[in-house]
Amino acid sequence: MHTPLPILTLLIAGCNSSSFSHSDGRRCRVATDEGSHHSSPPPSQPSLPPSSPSPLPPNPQTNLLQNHSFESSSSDPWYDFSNKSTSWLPFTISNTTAHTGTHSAHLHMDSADTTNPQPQTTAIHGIVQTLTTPDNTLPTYISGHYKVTNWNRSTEKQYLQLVVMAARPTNKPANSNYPTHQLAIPLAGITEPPLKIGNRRFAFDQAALPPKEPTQDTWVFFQYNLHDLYQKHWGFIPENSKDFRIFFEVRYDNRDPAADQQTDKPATADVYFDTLYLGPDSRTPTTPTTPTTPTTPTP
Ligand SMILES: [Ca+2]
Repeated sequence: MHTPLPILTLLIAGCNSSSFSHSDGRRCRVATDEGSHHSSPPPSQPSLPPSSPSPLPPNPQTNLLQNHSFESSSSDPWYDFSNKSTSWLPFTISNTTAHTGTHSAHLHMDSADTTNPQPQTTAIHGIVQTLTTPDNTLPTYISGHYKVTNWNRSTEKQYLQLVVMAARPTNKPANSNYPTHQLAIPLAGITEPPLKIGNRRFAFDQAALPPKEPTQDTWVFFQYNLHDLYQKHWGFIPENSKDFRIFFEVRYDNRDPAADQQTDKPATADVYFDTLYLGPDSRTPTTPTTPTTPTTPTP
């Protein structure tokens, strides 16, 4: 059916595609970046003595996401749709769990919560950011880290995903009447599209399906080449978009509350997102800078 894609999840082990990085942190030449780089010096430039390649640390200036480590004094400019949709729940900023710094975005799912009752059929816990890009073209890479705790599956369609939505690209296919084009990238919990939305395509890589159950209690790195995925699943790379909207979610769809109550299995999850990136650079996983659990000094 589908040709395997170089979707990258979890740790990067090598550089066997055009898209990613060596395990020692050196970046590969990225084919899709070549439009913004000149690989040959001008003819008049004197030749330079050979030198060892220097590591290329991720350049924070290229990150198009603001407050990408959730260290600002407020959650801005992240938002959710909890005040517009009964399916959406608000998020919080954690100051006890972080991948970098001391804060992360915290999505708390508990279908059995009686204090703050949650929708029983469809519940979406997410963070959203709307942004424009310098040339209004889709950035090449999206990456970040997530951590899952307290995961209890209640229903088949319970999962983590990220969504990239391009608004009003001028180069959309002639046969598309949609003003927005969404690409949903499943991170964990499902291995096939959970629902059908006309302007949403699910980027499943049959050769590297996301884990059916998420890895728990550790930070998991993810990175995707959005140009490759839009090209494969929509047939174009959005240009001249009015803006882009980025979602990171944990959710369930089409849950049967009656069946769930019978099995006494509420849907629960605490999902943290941190160290998020959207931009031209391929990145590598980094070690958490803060301990998961604060240590208590011994007297
Ligand atoms: Ca952080």
